[in-house]
Amino acid sequence: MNGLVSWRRDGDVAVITIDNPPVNALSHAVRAQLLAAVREADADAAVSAIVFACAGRTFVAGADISEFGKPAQSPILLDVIATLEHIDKPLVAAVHGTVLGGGLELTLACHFRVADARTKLGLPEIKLGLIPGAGGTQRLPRLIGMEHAAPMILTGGPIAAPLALEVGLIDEIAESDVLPAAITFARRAVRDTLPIRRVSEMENKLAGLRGKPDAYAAIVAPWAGARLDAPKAAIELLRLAPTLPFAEAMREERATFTRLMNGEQSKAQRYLFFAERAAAKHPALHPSLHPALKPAEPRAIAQAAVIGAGTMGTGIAMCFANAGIAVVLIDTDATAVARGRASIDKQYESSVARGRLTADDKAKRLGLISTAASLAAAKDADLIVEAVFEDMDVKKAVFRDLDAIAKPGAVLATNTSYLDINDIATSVSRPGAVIGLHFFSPANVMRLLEIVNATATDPAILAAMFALARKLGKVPVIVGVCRGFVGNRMLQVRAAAIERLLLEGALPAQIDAALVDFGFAMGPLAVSDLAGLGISWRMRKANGLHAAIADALCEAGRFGIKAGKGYYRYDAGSRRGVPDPDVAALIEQTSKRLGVTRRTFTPDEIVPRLITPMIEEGRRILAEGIAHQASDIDLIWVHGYGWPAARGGPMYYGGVS
Ligand code: T1G
Repeated sequence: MNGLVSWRRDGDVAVITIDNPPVNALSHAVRAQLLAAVREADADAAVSAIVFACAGRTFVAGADISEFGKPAQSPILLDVIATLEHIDKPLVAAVHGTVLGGGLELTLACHFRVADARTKLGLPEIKLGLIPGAGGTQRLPRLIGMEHAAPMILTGGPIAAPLALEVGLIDEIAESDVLPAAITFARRAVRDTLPIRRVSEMENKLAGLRGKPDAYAAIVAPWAGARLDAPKAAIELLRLAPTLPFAEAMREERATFTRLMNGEQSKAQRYLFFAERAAAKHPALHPSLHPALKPAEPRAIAQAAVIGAGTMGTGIAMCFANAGIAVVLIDTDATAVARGRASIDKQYESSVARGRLTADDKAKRLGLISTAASLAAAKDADLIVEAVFEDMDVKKAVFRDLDAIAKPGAVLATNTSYLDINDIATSVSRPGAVIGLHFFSPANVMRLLEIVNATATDPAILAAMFALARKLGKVPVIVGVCRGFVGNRMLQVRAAAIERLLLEGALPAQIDAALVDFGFAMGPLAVSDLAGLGISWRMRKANGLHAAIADALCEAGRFGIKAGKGYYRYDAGSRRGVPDPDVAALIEQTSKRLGVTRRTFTPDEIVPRLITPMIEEGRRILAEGIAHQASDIDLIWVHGYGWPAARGGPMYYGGVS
């Protein structure tokens, strides 16, 4: 079959195997060879049933994203699936790994599905700015019901095999190897003449929605406010499942998929998908190796230690526990340790209450977190992350002490958000062990991890931290040492541009509204109030820097939500900011004091005033080698600062590649 698809007969069962490393993506060649194999097996009179399997680490993980945006090549996946559905012999999918997108849709063309116990199944197209384009919007609700199908399609999140079995997405979980189990299942289907169940013909799970638009609306209500094209389209397509004949709804799905694939939002989100993988190809990770040669397996981190039980330290400790890594949270202030432990417990309890975590998982994760009031507790750690007060002298003292305590080979990481890590490294006898791991608050939520590659950092430690970041579920980006590295350096540029705009006539609510309309979830000034204005104020004062309006707000005690006022006013108990005439007056007085003539601004003027300086700073960051490639900068802003993924990132938006 030309190598990517093969088939053999196991008695009267044909086994068709796809072997297209690394994830068995359904490229044009795979589709063509798969269709040929299916036709041959179906035509073979000695074949009574057909099993579909994949070689390697996973069943098909989707259509080949690298083909998107190019002319479709026949057979398209819809043609392959249509051919499968019309076969009269039992078709059984033997699945393992991550069965995603077109891979899951391929299994929905089969009559039965048998899964390995660790399999995850999902339709993540929404994360690419798409919708399932090979029947998923019409078959999945028919097989498992709208109440399970809609969340899978609208969140893009996978479900594990046990839940898949419970909702009817799969028919059996293999007790050991999935392929023999699937072959046995196929033989039983033949022997017992199990009815051929074509998913497209299943109507009973949608019956309850027919003629009841309110019932459907209630299911998709959590996503009704979606602003992006893909979720809005998915809601409209799912609505068709109980209301239109299958074939007619499929025509709508195909047209919608094509429209989205050719749209700007999906192009941006597909760019980010490949950007995340390109970040792993940083030259510092493969210093002398030919790119085709994989470096030695990075060392594993079995025990971590976090120094500093503040907001960042507790969040970082949770990252390790969430990944199954034992961690000791250390703070010489015993009350800080107790407060940190209580905060962690409260956050896990909140996740349990929201159904995002089982009580058992919470117990397991808490069991991985120990606490201590002495640095000596870090002596056995493979990795120590310092997250103490953002002051160079304080950090250097901690590193000096750690240098005397940490075991040989331990990684000494700092979570500093802008300080010079090369300077910190001068305080230890092992500068090669020093690296920056810049987490973003809340550390257990935000996916970005800036890995700061200091001058002396050992390349093996850099590779180990990059691999660890992936294990923590982070998006790692390697950056160089400069003030603020990449993200915060560009954030400072935007903050200066905001100050200038406020002085020249814009007001906080106008600036925030312009960026929310651009796609940010929150405006930058509302974010400042949430984070608190005091930290930046103290940093500016410590470094002799000034921001006239932000300084004036702090001098007036307007430190943000916790103070009940910042750029906005906050009613008691409310986290929703209200424009405050006192702030407008303070801004106008500051403009007058500085001799700046004020004028009104339109939203169309505000966005470029804030984003253009960021893009220019990004160009300088690239020219200095602080970031390796423009897409790295975009990953930082999307995963660390909430830049709307549907706009690709500041450098993508500015046409910088
Ligand atoms: N197409 C092309 N290449 C892909 C790919 C895909 N679907 N998935 C992964 N790769 C490449 C990736 O670029 C990398 O390449 C290598 O495989 C390893 O990936 C019709 C329209 C499966 C969970 O969205 O989520 O089907 O950098 O580093 O961490 O309705 O890859 O080595 O050269 O990510 O083990 C839907 C996307 C597509 C799944 C594995 N499917 N992939 O994670 O490895 S749209 C997806 C993933 C679709 C249908 C619609 C992950 C993974 P390189 P990796 P990993």
